[in-house]
Amino acid sequence: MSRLALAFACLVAFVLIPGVAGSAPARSQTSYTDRTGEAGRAPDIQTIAVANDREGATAIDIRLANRTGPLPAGEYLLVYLDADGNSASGAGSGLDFLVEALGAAPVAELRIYRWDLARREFTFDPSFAPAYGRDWGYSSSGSLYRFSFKRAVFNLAPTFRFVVAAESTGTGTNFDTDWAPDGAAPPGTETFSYRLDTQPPVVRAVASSGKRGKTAKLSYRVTDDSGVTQEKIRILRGSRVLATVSTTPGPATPGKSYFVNWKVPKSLKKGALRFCVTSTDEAGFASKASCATLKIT
Ligand SMILES: [Ca+2]
Ligand SMILES: [Ca+2]
Ligand SMILES: [Ca+2]
Repeated sequence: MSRLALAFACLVAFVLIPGVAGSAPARSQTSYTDRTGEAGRAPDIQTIAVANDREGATAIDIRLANRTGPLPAGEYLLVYLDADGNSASGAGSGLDFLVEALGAAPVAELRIYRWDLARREFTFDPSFAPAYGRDWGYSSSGSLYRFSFKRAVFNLAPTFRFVVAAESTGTGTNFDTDWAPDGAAPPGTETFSYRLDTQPPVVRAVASSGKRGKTAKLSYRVTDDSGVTQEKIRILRGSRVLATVSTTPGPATPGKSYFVNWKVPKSLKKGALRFCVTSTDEAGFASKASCATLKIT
């Protein structure tokens, strides 16, 4: 896992045009922060954001504090993956794959290495090359550097772990490296962990009531494997929609009650209405609607 061991495994290389694999997730689901100013001459990792969409396309967005534009020759960005989420398989703390982007204007060199148990090193695996641009890719925009891949490329476990490193070569074996998390620096054991969003939210509307001319609280419970959802609430009389209320993305904590406010019109007839809640998560999954009574007095 050290830079030196890796250098010897780099003998076979191929050059590919930077690109983005698959459909890019729309939003960042989990963010990770690294210190800045500690990278020496290396690219300085500032933040990392990981997101996936409902097809399992995952993006790791690395923001550098001290670089913009394509990395120059001699600089690397490395993403180590504990794809199976098993610390007993792979290098060091369980790292099974290494995705490497080597700056080399005008195009970056991209390589995927697999941990070779017998040789005790990451070994370049050319079998990934044909899927480049379709199932995995790399691109940069300003100070943002994106590794993207479909879940199936690495057969990712629902919760996988990863480490990011940014390197600048000096002379000989003189490297400056910024590790994120800091404790991943060899022989470190720290990793970041990301839980893929693979399930739609589950929402349950809870019977509520309101007074004419006053604000009613429409209650519901919602859970999701990402922990973040947003809801759309429709207030109905029969099948007729009287009003629609939407929330912004927020926590979806099991066991917790949530509500939205709805100003009940003064002119509304007393009696039983219904309200229906649907929930979506940031990967794009949508829940089934759940409806409950809204008693107006
Ligand atoms: Ca840093
Ligand atoms: Ca592993
Ligand atoms: Ca979800």
